[in-house]
Amino acid sequence: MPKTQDHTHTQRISLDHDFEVLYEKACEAGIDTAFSRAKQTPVPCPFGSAGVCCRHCLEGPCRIGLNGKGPQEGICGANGDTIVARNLLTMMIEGAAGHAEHGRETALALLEASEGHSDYQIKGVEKLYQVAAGLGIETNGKAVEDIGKQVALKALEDFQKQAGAMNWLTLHAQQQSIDKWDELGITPVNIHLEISKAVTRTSMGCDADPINLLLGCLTMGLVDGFGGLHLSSDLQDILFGVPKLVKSNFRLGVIKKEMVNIAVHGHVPLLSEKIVEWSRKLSEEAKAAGAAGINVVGICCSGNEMLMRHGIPAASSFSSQELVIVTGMLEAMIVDVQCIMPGIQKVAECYHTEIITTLPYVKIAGSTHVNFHTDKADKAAQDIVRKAIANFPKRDHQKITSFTGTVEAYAGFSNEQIIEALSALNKEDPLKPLLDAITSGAIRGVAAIVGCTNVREFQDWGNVTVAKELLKNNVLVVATGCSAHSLAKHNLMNMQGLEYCGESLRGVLKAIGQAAGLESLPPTLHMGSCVDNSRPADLLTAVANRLGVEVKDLPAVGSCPETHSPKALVIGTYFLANGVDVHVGVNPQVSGSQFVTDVLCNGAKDDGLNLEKLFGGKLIYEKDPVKAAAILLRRIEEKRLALGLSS
Ligand code: XCC
Ligand code: SF4
Repeated sequence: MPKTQDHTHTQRISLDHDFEVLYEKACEAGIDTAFSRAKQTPVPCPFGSAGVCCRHCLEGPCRIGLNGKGPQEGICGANGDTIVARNLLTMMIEGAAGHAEHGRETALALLEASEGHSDYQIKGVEKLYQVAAGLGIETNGKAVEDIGKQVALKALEDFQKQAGAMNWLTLHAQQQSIDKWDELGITPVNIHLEISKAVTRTSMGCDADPINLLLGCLTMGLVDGFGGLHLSSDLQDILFGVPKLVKSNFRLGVIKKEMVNIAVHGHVPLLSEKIVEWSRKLSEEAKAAGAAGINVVGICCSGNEMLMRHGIPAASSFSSQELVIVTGMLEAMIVDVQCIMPGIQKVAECYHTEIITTLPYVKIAGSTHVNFHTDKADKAAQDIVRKAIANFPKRDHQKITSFTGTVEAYAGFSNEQIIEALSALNKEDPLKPLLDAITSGAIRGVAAIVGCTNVREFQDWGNVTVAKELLKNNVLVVATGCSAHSLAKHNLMNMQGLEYCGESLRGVLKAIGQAAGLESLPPTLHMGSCVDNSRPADLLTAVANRLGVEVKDLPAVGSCPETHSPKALVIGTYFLANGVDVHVGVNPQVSGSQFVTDVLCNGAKDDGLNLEKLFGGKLIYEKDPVKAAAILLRRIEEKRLALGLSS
């Protein structure tokens, strides 16, 4: 069993007490987790943290001296501004590539389903018609499969066309935004072209203009927003159906001692859908093995996807993924892609848990690999579920820690679901009750709390604190990704949390909820996984269109209080390109360049060129969640004032 150097100080790691219990247990057993590893490297490298370390060629690595001391240029002459901007773009590329790959896999899955050589069928027919119409595809008299194929081909065209703008950008963006992006020369043509161009421009001896590099970051934001988020959400809705209101549970009590427990972890829901399906079909086999049945729980965004469409309960967000294994009750953890800590394998080796990787390009040494492809998805899912069942009798009962507490949460707030709820108040014009609430000031603004949990942060604290501060001040809060886990675990997605809402917000939530047959809408609305950040974006676009303004004019903000992932940074950049203010609570690693910091964070009234002048919103870096919320509230009020909305 691995021993860590220092387990004497078990400081607090999470607002979720269950994980603190497991962390202590892991420390006592000498099992390393990300939390203990983070404590072993207490101070991150100051050069990397400031973004001034360059490894783009073999003459380096070079680093710029901090605070003006030491060398101010790399060997090639690249200065701190160029190096910082280039490193930021490198992170953007990484984030956008992950989401784009998610989109591409989903597009291929839709193509194969449409052509009939796959284990999947189109379930979201209405969404298919809607997307097809938006893309200008003739649907009259055509079979569903035929339309599905046309839509899939249009999506794949976004990875190969050589001129014009991406289809998915034209499908979802406001024309005024497109005009602005065209004028700045940042409109993406195709996803792979832009990623490849961006990799090229960051390489040694290419782009050395920090402004141009930052504009390249915005192009990556658009690639991510349209080619990653929107394309993935749309096609997943077409394949698996549009999410509808569901009630489920969060926290570690969702892991059941008497059941075969399977965790789905990662992002692309293709395989998880089948795991859920086969877990239900094979429950008799689990009973034959002595279990009461099969229990699927979610981790990270796979968890969000399965929650949104099937009400699967959620066990953990990103930062505590290893600790789920420490319950001693997990028979298998199935992973696909992104945010999967390699550390899970070592932890699993201390228990009976089997880690199962499923994609040929995401493997972990020591783990089981079951190759997944859409035409053999049923077979793969059955194999995996049976492996989990076979592990059930191997549990070491001495090592089990079970929890009883769960927290109820509502989820499934697609825009379609939100519109449906609103239409109970106004059938002819469903958006009107929401618009009225915003214009009257009953709702001051809209905030999307998105992104991750981060091992170096006190888990859930930032996400929950920003949310509570905004709710108190009558801001409508929607959430996605791992931050949605944080909010759900702390009662912000059930009726108990209504007490945190300001009076006028609570009134609106109750009015909408009751018309739709609930006691109220929950205080915060779970809109899905990280790629589902397309949903809040679409909601804002719909509201802006109805008010006859641009998204940038709306009293709307984004916040990533505890992010860890370049994916969250590039999602934020997509919102920035739309003029929405974005808060990050974790160092974005640009402080090594005053110039880059100014461009990103300065206001429209400041000297020089900056994001707010160009697009209407800026990056806000603030570690303290209470202060961050205060800044966001101020920004919301400024935008209300500019729009002439009631104060
Ligand atoms: Fe990953 Fe999406 Fe972040 Fe969670 S929220 S840690 S990116 S799983 Ni997207
Ligand atoms: Fe150094 Fe320039 Fe090479 Fe970067 S690209 S490592 S700054 S020589």
